[in-house]
Amino acid sequence: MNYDIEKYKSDVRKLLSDYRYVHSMNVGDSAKMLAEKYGADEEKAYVAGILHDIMKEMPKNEMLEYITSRTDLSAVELVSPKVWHQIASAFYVRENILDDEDIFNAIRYHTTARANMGLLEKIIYVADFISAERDYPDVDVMRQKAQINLDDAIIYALSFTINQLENARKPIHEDTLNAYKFLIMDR
Ligand code: DGI
Ligand code: FE
Ligand code: FE
Repeated sequence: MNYDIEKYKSDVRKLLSDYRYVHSMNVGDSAKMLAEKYGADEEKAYVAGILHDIMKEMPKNEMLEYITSRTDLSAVELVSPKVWHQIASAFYVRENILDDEDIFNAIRYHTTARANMGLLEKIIYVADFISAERDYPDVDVMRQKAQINLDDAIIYALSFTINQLENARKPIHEDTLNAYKFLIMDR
C-alpha cells in the first residue's frame, strides 16, 4: 500500500491540539517499533498510530451524535464519554481518510481493547500506553513488558486500567473485561 502519510499528518494536525498531535506522532513511532518487533506491517501500524485519536477533541455533544448515528451504544458506553473517541475516530478515518479493515479495528478498540484482538489491534493498544510522552508511574514496567511479550503487556495495561476505573468507581466496559478474560485464559 502507498499511504499518503504527509496528508494524514496534516489532517491530524488540523483536528488536534499541540499536545495531542505530539502524542499521536509518538504513538505512530511506538506502533512502528512494535510492528517491526512482532512482525506486522510497519507502515500500516505507523498510519494507524498517527490517526488513532483523530476525533479525541471533537465536542462531546457532537461526538455522541456522530457515533450514535453510526452504531448502537451499550449502557456502559452511554455513560463513558472517554470511550466515545475510539468509535468516532474509527468511523471518521474510514469515511474521510482511508478504508482499511485492520486500521478501522485497531482504532475502534484502542481504548477498551476487546477479546481476540488481531496483531495490529494489539500493537496500537500497547503503543498508546508506551508513547514517548507518557510518564505515569509504571510506564517503565509497561515499556519493558512491551519489549518481551505483547500479550503480557496488554494484560498489565488492562489490569492497570481496570484498577483505576474501580478506584474511581466507574463502570468497566464489557470489551475491557472480555479482553482480560480472553488473554488470561489464552496464556
Ligand atoms: O486517548 P488517550 O488519552 O491517548 O488514551 P485512551 O484512548 O486509552 O483513553 C484513556 C481513557 O479512557 C482513560 O481516561 C480511561 C478511559 N477508559 C479506558 N478503558 C475504559 C475507560 N473508561 C471506561 N468507563 N471503561 C473502560 O473500560
Ligand atoms: Fe485514545
Ligand atoms: Fe492515544
